[in-house]
Amino acid sequence: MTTFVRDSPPCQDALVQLTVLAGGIGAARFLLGLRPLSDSITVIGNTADDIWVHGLRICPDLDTVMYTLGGGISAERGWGREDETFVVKEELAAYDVEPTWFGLGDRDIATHLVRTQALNAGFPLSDVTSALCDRWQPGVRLLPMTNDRVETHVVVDDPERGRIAMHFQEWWIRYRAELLAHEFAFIGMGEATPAPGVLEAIADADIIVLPPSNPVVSIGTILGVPGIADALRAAKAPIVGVSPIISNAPVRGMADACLRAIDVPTTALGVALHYGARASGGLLDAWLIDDADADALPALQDAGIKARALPLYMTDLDATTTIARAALDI
Ligand code: FO1
Repeated sequence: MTTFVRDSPPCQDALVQLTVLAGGIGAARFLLGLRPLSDSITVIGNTADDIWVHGLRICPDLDTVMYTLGGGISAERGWGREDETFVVKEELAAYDVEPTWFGLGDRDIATHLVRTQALNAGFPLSDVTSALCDRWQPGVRLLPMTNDRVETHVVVDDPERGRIAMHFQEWWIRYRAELLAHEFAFIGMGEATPAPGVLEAIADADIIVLPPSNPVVSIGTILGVPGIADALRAAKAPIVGVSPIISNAPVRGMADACLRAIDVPTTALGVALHYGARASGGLLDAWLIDDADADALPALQDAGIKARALPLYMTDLDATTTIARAALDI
């Protein structure tokens, strides 16, 4: 394998093709640490969070990866744009136009307008995403998991309305995932097909990475697209995951509320066993856990999953790059 010596860290292995299944904020942050380690990274982004808002098609997880790697992300929020204002959102609220709970940023609207116009003109989401990335230059190839409409809806008991299904974003943003989720419904999943390039990126990868994203509504939804899980199982590349759970709690977000709904323990071990060991028909060859969860190492080994404990908090770029390097090395 030829390694070009470049001004960036000499550890860069130019020809290692990485394929990463990514959700939103955690995956985007992880990718910042992974990007220096290979100049051939394909990101398969979750699109089941996507939502129509005020006639605009919003793709939160694709945009979070694009903005984070493109340098436009709000560091404080982890989603949406830096230097953002919400004047249009306030004006819409003044007209009592719902949803008032959705944080629609003025700069962000430009992205949604470009995307919505292109989709309405008949361009597939994969082409639109590629065009948006021409501006942002994320330094990775960003593919939607599918060009078809798939939406995560959550079945909850609403105080006034009784048992209903609501869009994931309403549950996540308006209710902060505090309404008990009985189950998830992935609308359109059965009819979805992988977007162009997705199956090839899995087949051609030298290493496949599951970053610390929500196992249910981010990674789980990518795995739910017919054909993708089978392609992963058949891939020549080893599949390594990074636990999104440290000391029995999600590092960020509300993955515990999602895991509870599918009866998976909110532990580093529980999530690994949920993905399953490659040797027994699952997905994982290897799994990184935090030092705090090192007591899970024997059980992981017994399950046939190679595991290593190390600090997993992505406190800064160096820490994240160390974790990313450990993922490639294991
Ligand atoms: N998350 C919030 O907690 N509140 C919001 O108002 C909000 C708005 C929003 C707008 C665009 C976008 O791309 C993401 C947005 N997010 C918001 C984050 C989003 O709900 C989640 O990041 C993903 O859907 C889950 O990973």
